[in-house]
Amino acid sequence: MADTKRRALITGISGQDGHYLTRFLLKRDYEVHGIVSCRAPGIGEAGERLYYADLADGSNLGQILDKANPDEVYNLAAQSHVRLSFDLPQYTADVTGVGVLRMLDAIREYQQRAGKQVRFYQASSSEMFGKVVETPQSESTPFYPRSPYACAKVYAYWQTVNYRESYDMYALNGILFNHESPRRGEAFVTRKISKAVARIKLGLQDKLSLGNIEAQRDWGFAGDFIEAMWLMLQQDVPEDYVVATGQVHSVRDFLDAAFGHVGLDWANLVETDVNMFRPAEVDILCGDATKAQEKLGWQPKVSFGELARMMVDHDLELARQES
Ligand code: NAP
Ligand code: G4F
Repeated sequence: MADTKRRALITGISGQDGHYLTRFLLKRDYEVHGIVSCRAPGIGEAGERLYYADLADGSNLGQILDKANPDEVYNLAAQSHVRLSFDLPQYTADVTGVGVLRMLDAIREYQQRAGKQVRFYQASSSEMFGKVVETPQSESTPFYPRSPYACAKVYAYWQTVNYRESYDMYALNGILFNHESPRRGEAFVTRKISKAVARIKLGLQDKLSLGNIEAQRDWGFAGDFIEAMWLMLQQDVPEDYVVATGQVHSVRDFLDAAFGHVGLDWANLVETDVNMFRPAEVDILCGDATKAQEKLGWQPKVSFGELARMMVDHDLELARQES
């Protein structure tokens, strides 16, 4: 009998979103293939459906597409840390920006070889709104990027639109606002806080050093947001969508929620590290996800408080193992 399973290829499968998206797609009976970078463990020995590639080097993307034979490609790979992008601007432009062009070109050629259409999702970011020109930000809000990372994402956004319009490709952008989880990288502020809360509570750490705690973000749960990625690719017509909760909180609010969950007052436990400040800051982001709600039927489920508690509980478990 012919194999009727839908096939997805995920770049950045080892990251936070790759983790949740893989599980989401497997539950829907997809055959999931993934690209991992050379920083992944077990170098050169990836499994049957895992491939080594780097978006800074497009040489083997075509071969990977031939092997994976995907119906859907989710491009999640990126140098995704905003602060780091100021230290590595050229690398970030290459991977997070031009890397997307490499993938789009590889898919365009693959489509001709394979005689089939691939649906392409680009992980665009609310950082593109940067120094915001209106609030809340929607699909029609102009971009004002404030970091090398955001500039690279703007480039990738427009290349995705350009390939859709020039070559009639099914390619779209999900403009996702910040989303977090117990799988969040430890260098991002929410996870940095939840990990420190757990370790301070168990006596493994004394202090937490942070940068600008007045910054405000529209924070949601990654497990909710990856569903929107999938829903976008199920539509007949490829369009770009904002995905956000519409609720804004400061880093200070996250400190209250996370330390409060374990009964600690953070006032004497948190210190300022000027090295964590960015040359240009994005002060506040707030998304308007009306289009995603109306056209995709998408809604966030996990609240800000639930998210903070979920992350602290997870890190308490890790800290207990550590101690
Ligand atoms: P993440 O945890 O940082 O994951 C990024 C992934 O990209 C990792 O698997 C990483 O693998 C891979 N990667 C990095 N450099 C690569 C390269 N040169 N070649 C191939 N793979 C490379 O990010 P995330 O939070 O899951 O986010 C997923 C995507 O959405 C990213 O593109 C991010 O910019 C974007 N985004 C995220 C958010 C958010 O709030 N999380 C919001 C908007 C947009 P290694 O670790 O092995 O290098
Ligand atoms: O957690 P952050 O590093 O996330 P940021 O910069 O908003 O970027 C994340 O979300 C974007 C979506 O808008 C993604 F595109 C991007 O890939 C990434 O996932 O910082 C959040 C805020 C910033 O204003 C930062 O200045 O927290 C502030 N902050 C304060 N102290 C800190 C720290 N950020 C980090 N990483 N570390 C600190 O010690």
